[in-house]
Amino acid sequence: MAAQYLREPRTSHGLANPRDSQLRLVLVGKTGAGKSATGNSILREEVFPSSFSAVSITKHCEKGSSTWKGREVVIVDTPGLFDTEVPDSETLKEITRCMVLTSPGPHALLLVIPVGRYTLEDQKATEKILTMFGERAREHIILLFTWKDDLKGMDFRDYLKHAPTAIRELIREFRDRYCVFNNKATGAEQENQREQLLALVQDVVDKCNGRYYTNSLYQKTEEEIQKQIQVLQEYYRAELERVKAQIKQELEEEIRKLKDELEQQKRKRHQDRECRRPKKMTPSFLSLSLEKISPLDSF
Ligand SMILES: Nc1nc2c(ncn2[C@@H]2O[C@H](COP(=O)(O)OP(=O)(O)OP(=O)(O)O)[C@@H](O)[C@H]2O)c(=O)[nH]1
Ligand SMILES: [Mg+2]
Repeated sequence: MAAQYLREPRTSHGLANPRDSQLRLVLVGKTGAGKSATGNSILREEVFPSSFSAVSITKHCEKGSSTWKGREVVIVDTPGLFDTEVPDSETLKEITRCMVLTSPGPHALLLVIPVGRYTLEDQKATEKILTMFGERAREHIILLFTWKDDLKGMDFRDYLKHAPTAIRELIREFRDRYCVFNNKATGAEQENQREQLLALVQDVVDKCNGRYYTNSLYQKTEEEIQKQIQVLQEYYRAELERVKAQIKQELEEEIRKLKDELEQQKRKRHQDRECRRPKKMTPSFLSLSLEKISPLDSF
């Protein structure tokens, strides 16, 4: 995957794209690593189903959002996409869905790893993720260790001294870009770890000069989304014109009917007035009347 970087796009009408202010994060990691639980901790609500299970709980990529310092934080939870037993065709389908949800590209990829449970399977899944996203995605990767509560108060740096070599190598490779979460935490503890992570995300964004991760697939997805938006905008514009014309026609018809009615009422009033008006005594009428009362008549 040839990775490239893009600045946030502007909309064609010149207004700032609402996605400009977003922070888009994707949770990746092996099944059961605690991706959904981490998503819920960041969102501070149970948005993604999360439970202890040998089989994958999350079946499809899902999106949730929250706000942080006036910015929209968009989180995409993924299934165990990169588990070694998941067929590549399935993975590809879900990656496409994930791309649509995080288009035009995520600012950070949170690689979720359970503390003290990093098996060979986890290691293989991690390698698959890194290969899949490509070399340049590395700048955007943050290691997110879950199950901090299992450390029973031990400092994470003390834990690292005796941690599996693979974990220590990861930390070195990602230059200490990590966060440790207790997904069972509530209140101030939950708030603090969320704050630490989002500050780290901001740090990653700053180091990348505000750029998000993208690649040719993301760009194609974004082009497709923009095309669809345009088609919808044109459809709604045409529909709006059609409804406006229909309303105008109906109103004109109504006005025409009212005018006719008023005209008829006016005509009727005029006729009524004419009928009620006393008849004028014309000379012929007078002579006729006089004739009727002529004295000769009495003879
Ligand atoms: N005690 C404790 N349990 C955790 C922690 N993080 C996750 N869990 C538990 O681990 C189990 C698996 O977590 P999920 O969030 O469902 O894991 P997932 O990576 O989303 O799993 P899939 O959706 O199957 O890929 C759940 O029972 C969580 O409650 C943590 O920090 N501490
Ligand atoms: Mg899940």
